[in-house]
Amino acid sequence: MTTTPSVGAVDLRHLVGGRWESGGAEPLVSANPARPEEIVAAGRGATAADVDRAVTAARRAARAWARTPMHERGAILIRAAAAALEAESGALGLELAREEGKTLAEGTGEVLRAAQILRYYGNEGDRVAGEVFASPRRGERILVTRKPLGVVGVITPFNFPIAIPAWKIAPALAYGNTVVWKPSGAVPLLAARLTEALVGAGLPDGVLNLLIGSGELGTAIVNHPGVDGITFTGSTTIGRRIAAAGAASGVPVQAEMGGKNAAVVLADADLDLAAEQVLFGAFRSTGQKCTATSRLILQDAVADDFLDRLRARLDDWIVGDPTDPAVHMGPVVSETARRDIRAGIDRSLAEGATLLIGGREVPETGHFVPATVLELPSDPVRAASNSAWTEEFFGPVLSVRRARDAATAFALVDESEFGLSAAVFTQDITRALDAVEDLDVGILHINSESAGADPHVPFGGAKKSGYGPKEQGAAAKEFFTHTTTVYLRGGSPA
Ligand code: UN1
Repeated sequence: MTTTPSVGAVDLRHLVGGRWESGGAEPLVSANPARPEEIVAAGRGATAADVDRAVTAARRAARAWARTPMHERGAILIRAAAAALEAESGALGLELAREEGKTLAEGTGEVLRAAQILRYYGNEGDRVAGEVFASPRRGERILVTRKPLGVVGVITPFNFPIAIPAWKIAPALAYGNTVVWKPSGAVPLLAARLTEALVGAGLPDGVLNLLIGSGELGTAIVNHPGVDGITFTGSTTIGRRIAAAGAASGVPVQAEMGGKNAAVVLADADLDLAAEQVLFGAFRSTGQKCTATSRLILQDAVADDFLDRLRARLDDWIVGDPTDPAVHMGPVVSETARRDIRAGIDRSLAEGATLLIGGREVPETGHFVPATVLELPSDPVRAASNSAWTEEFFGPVLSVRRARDAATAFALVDESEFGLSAAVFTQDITRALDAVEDLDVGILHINSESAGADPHVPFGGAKKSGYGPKEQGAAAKEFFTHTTTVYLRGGSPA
């Protein structure tokens, strides 16, 4: 094992109206989930009064920012991508792995992904920004232009400490909004790093405000009358609460919530490819992705063969310190998460599941959970209500069911209130086309894992996985702008 370099804890600060400030609320400590005694960053949280000051600063900056040419706004995003994130991807990736617990390779990859997102939205000024319609009246044109919402509240989770903030903040800023951002208190250091990158690239004071702290800050942002839109990624419970608050106050909400994503392996699939991809989908990032594979549906004819191949791969799956390049899977983010996931596994077993893979040794210190595969009871009623089938554990846990044929397997995929993503492994184009028709999901992978997202295409779920417009690509502008329809005529008779 390589040892983590002993870096001193970074002093956490908040950014309000262009000034970095120490917080006045409770102590805030970000620890390494692989070595909880190692403090990555520390400081004090921001207060609800800081939210008010941040919203005021964002309001004050809003008009000038909205009037800044889109290309100038974009140039700042591109500079931040190049000068900070790409140039420092290794160092930032290491900080990310130490703070969140994903592997160094995943951490560095995530920093580069954030840079790619900043570059994508940095170039948004080059793309179509509005429409011109013919008018039924002489001498008139009808234009549809897009305008920013104003001040956007951004609330982000721990699991992608820099990529998810980038894919909310980059379009928010590119389309001319100003931002008040509350990241997860578990990953404040990477939030500070993204903010520093943007400020260092020339973002004017007040355009991006960063407040780190407890969930109360999020509530204060959601309830603040000066906020014009809220974008959130996180738990279904909180997402629904925010959506309800937004509906009550007439503020648009974009909420990206839970997933209970299924992978289907049909009898004609390439089983080695499928085993590799299911492994990645279920256990990369320690299963802490809303797009992770947490349900596996195997066609009877190949179920045992597939499970043997998955078991063989998991035999070589190394769990440990994520900064060690040999390690495949790090810890989960916190002791609470570890306890909750282990309790979920126990509940599923008590409800009749069988432990197929798991219970292997993991490091004793640190918040580790072994990669776990549970087979659910063959009785469909008991299987359908098993916790591992219905609840998002947000950890490295895969629940398995068997199906007679493709149609039965696809029906099982849809047996969920969520519909974020799904993966189908088959070489039969007819079955692949059936999956496109039948599966009620926002993202469908044919012969690749359920996780992953590209910046230029829509991201988001069907059913109860998402609320409001989708994220990324051209879809993002549906949330971050509103349209003004302009009836344009000359001032003298035609
Ligand atoms: C991915 O699958 O690479 O919270 C991204 C999440 C999602 C992002 C998934 N919003 O896990």
